Amino acid sequence: MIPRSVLITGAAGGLGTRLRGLMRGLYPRLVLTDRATPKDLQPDETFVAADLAQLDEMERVMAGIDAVVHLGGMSVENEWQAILDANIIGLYNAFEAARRCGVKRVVFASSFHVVGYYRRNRRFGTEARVRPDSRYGASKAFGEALASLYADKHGLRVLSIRIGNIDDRPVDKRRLSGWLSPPDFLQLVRIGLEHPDLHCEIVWGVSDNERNWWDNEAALRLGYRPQSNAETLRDQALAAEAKLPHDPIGELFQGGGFASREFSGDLERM
Ligand code: 15L
Repeated sequence: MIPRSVLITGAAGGLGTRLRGLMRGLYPRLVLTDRATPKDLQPDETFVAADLAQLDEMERVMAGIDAVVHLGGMSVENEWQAILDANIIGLYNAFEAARRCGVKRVVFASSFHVVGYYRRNRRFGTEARVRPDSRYGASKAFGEALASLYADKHGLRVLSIRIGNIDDRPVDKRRLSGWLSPPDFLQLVRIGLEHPDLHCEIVWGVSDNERNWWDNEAALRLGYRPQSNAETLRDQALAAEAKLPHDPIGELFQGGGFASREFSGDLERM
């Protein structure tokens, strides 16, 4: 069940750079891809340049690959064209190339911004309906739907991780709820790459935080045992929060600034 060859897309990005370090030596072959070569590429790392927007390039890079960790694409809100190219068309290319190349598993970096318009006093599981707070969040919901399609129709094994915020520490009050420490992230990625019974699951990418908004039953069932708790780093997070500009809309919703950006909705109805 342990994949021999693993591909990381988006390997030159912030998250990709972090994950490359964490996954070093874990699998017999680790291949990295992105449009641009990672600046800190090491001599013993294998990198193949490819553009997510080009299906043939994705097929070339996935030949001989057992499992993909898909981090590629836009990682924050942007104009529609950029989201469309990277997170809709690019995502489709990643799944379709995986199918054509006989890849067995995909770990998809989804985001909690698929539910960013829930209020901060709500606690729920992955079965709650999506309430994206941005075009970016909606594109991640599309990704989760595509993951489900490729699992059911083509037998791919897929884990979608709704990542909160991966950093060395929670950087503000919102992240005291949604923080995911790098070692806990690695645990979830490894579940996606190795769990023998995985078909298609959505889990919350969140550590064992006291202020957690989400019920991570699915992840726990798959063996996730988070080791970090944002509360142990609370003082610095709250000190940083005190310096942030007041965001009356963002502070109501789990998505924070993603929810307040361009907001012209009706708060009473929400
Ligand atoms: C995300 O989904 C982003 O990828 C990341 O860059 C952070 O902005 C994070 O959400 C967050 O909102 O904390």
